[in-house]
This record gives sequence, C-alpha cells and structure tokens, in this order.
Amino acid sequence: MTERFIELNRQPDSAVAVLRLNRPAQLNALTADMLVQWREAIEAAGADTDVRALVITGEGRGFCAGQDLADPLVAPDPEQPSKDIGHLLNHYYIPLVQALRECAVPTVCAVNGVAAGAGLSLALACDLVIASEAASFVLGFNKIGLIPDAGASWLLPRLVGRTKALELALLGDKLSAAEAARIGLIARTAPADQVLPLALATADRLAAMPTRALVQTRQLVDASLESNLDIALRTESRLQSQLGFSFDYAEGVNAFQQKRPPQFRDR
Ligand code: T3D
Repeated sequence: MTERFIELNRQPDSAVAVLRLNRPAQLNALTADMLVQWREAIEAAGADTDVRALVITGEGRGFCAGQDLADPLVAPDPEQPSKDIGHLLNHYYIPLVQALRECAVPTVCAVNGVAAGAGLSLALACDLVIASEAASFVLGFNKIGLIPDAGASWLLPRLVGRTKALELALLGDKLSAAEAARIGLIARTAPADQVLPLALATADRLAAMPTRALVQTRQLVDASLESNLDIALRTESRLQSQLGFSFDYAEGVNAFQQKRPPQFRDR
C-alpha cells in the first residue's frame, strides 16, 4: 500500500479543512507519491461542499524542503545518467500548482518552518501566506544548477518586483520571515506557536464569506497581471452580472438591511 504523506482533515465544527504535509524527517521534501497525494487532497477539499476554506501546513520543524533530491525520479544515477526533470514538472508539479491556483475555496498557507525550492513555489501559489517568525525562505534552485520552477519564476516578480526576484533567485540567500513579509513575498508573520491558530482563524473568517466571490476575486487579480484596464472592466462586469443573481448577493444585502450576520452558502 502507498504510504500516506499528506493528511486532510476537517476542523471540528468548522468549514475549514487542514492539509498537512507529513514527512517531517526530510523537512517534508516532496516525492512523486507526495505530489500526487497533495494534488488529490486539494481536489478533494475543493469538491467537498462543506469545506469553505483550506489551510495548508507542514508537520515538524520544516514546511517543505522542495523536491526530494534522493527520489529516484531525480537523484543522479550512474546507471541512468540523464533524468528528465521536465517530465517531473509536467506530470507532478504543474498539475499541483494548477490545483492550488484553481482551488474552489480560498487557501491559507501556514508556513511553520523553512520553505525551500518548490516548497517555496507551492507556498506562494496559495492565496494568503502566514509564516512563523522562525520560518525562512530560500529558492535554492541555483545551488543545484536549475532555474526557479513550479511557478516561482512567474510568481516572484509579481510579488516582489524584478529587483528582489533576481536577488533571491540569483544569489539564493535565505530570507527571514520578517524580511519576507517586509518585501511582500508573504502576507503576515506570527510567533511560532501562533501560526496555525492565526491561519485557522483567518480561514474561519474566509469560510464565513461568499466563497464564489472570493474565488472569482483571486481569478480577477491573477488575470489583471496579464491584461489591461479595458479587459479588467469588462471581466468585472461579466462576473458581477453573474454574482448579482446569486443567493449570496441577496443574502448579503438582506443581512445588511436586517442588521444581522449573513449566512452565505454558495460555492
Ligand atoms: O530534480 C529536481 O530537483 C527538479 C525539481 C526541482 C524543484 C525543487 O524543489 S529544487 C530544490 C530542491 N530543494 C533544495 O535544494 C533544498 C535542499 N535542502 C536544503 O537546502 C536544506 O535542507 C534546508 C535549507 C531546506 C534546511 O536546512 P537545515 O540545516 O535546517 O536542515 P538539513 O539538516 O539540511 O535537513 C534536515 C534533513 O532533511 C536532512 O536529512 P538527515 O541528514 O537528517 O537524514 C536532509 O538531508 C533532509 N532534506 C532536506 N532537504 C531535502 C532533504 N532530503 C531530500 N531532499 C531535500 N530537498
């Protein structure tokens, strides 16, 4: 039987699911099985209509050390000198990044420790990143002769600008959580013992909001980076037109007028 490296659990009495990377002795470095299990867990959370927000975190002292460099898929092997890393990206990483970016509910990444290589890319693919003050961030691809992948080359300049993106990618220095928050790589930091509670509380807030509007907001923000104002105005109009017919819109307006908390339910 395949070993489980990803756990997915619903919080008790909550619409928040927690996805936990569970390979702590290797700082949650990613094997092929783990990448598949991670994608399947995101899809399962997205398909569960009782889940309205997803928290992603790591077990142990690391969040994720990126690709497991000892995995036979990539580890240098004298018997088979050439390894097709493109195959690994096409079949495992790209579907996972896409699953994160297209997740049917908002995602909050609780970075409990070091995030390296593709582990950093995957954290950045989440909607909100909250890191432990003890966490650190390192691209590290340059140290093994590779380019930033799993979306990092696209995400980094959009998050921190060209100057910082190139500094991080070319020098490969480790960044503290405080510095990562300062340059806009992540949203927030929290004391080590408060990261998961803060991520869960943030996810609870998101779960109480109109999910469809939140997910479409993510799509709009992502699309804006590739489009122009005219396209953005028309896309806003098209999506808003659909949302105007939704239960959640009527509920939000009624709740405001009736001075009560809204009970959103659309997905
Ligand atoms: O072929 C391809 O690689 C294609 C895919 C690319 C995507 C990528 O993600 S490329 C980047 C891969 N990741 C890295 O290069 C990071 C390698 N790890 C490190 O640089 C350091 O471990 C960290 C900076 C992440 C943390 O350092 P530190 O000092 O806190 O911990 P450590 O002692 O180095 O690691 C603890 C254990 O985890 C250690 O095992 P041991 O000696 O206790 O048995 C170490 O070997 C293991 N570990 C850490 N990272 C990986 C790993 N094992 C396998 N793969 C790893 N990536």
